[in-house]
Amino acid sequence: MTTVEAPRATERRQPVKPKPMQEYIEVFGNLPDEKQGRHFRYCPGCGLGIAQSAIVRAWDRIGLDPEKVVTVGGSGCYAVMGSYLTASQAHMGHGRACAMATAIKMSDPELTVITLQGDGDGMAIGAQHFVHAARRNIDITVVIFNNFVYGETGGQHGPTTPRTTMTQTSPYGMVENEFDIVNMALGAGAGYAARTTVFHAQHMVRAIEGAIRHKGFSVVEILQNCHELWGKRNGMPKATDMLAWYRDNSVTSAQAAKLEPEDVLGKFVIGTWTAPDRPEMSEEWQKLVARVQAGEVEPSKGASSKPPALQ
Ligand SMILES: Cc1ncc(C[n+]2csc(CCOP(=O)(O)OP(=O)(O)O)c2C)c(N)n1
Ligand code: SF4
Ligand SMILES: [Mg+2]
Repeated sequence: MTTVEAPRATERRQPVKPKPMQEYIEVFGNLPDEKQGRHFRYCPGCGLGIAQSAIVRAWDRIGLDPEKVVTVGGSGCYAVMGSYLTASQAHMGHGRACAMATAIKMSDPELTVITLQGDGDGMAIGAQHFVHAARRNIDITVVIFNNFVYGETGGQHGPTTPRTTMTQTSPYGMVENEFDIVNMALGAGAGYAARTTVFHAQHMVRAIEGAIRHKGFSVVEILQNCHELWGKRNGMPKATDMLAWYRDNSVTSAQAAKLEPEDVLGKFVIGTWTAPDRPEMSEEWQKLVARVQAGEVEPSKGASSKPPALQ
């Protein structure tokens, strides 16, 4: 994987002090009732469970009121996650989470709006919604669970499948190059982008916390083990195999900056990258509405005597 220059580091160094899980569950958990025969839909050991835990820990650190949080998801293994949380959730068509999240934020800017998306959902069918939400700098947080495949439909390759690796639809090895989600987000206009893995649990909590606190479009790519469909085809049949693989093949952005480019190839560069602040869309819209309602601005009549002052 490649990395980008970080204009300024936002990673915080202090350790996360976790509380007992029961305390998080009481506030944020809407878990399946096993007495009624309901179970988690994730496979045993799936990284989605670890990622879900990091999300609620980040919410707790910020002190979010679940009544003021909306999650928006699409189709995929991760899609049930919103129903396991006490926050409101919108379950959209495949790939449409950023579009719906934009609409929710525009209609009520007070809400914390977080998309929960897969790599297929966010980077393939939903890629255009993703880049335009980044361009608009709408104040939503996009969480991408990157397991390198279309999990729910059986493990087909997608836009983040690492080149040369095996999937159901690349049995000789993937020949395409993969997207770099962080670079894509920053290139499209995001002000905050982070990459982390389910092995790096504390880093993951901080990355999500930073993204939610960031005013504007923010993205967290979580490398999440799908040992069942991707790991098994690539020599890592157990969840722990994949966790060890993330551990052994990740470098921080600070470490990567000191390495030769060829030594970074094939490594997961984890960290946080930010870009200079740009106007945020829901706020700009509210300001414009207020000015129009106050009679301070007139609509264009089709001809103007002076060129625009671009900002
Ligand atoms: C419009 C549409 N096209 C295709 C599908 C079939 N479909 C369901 S889940 C999925 C892929 C999910 O992959 P990803 O987003 O990576 O999530 P994962 O299952 O890996 O967590 C697809 C293609 C669908 N539900 N809707
Ligand atoms: S198929 Fe993969 S991503 Fe889906 S629940 Fe199972 S381990 Fe997780
Ligand atoms: Mg996936």
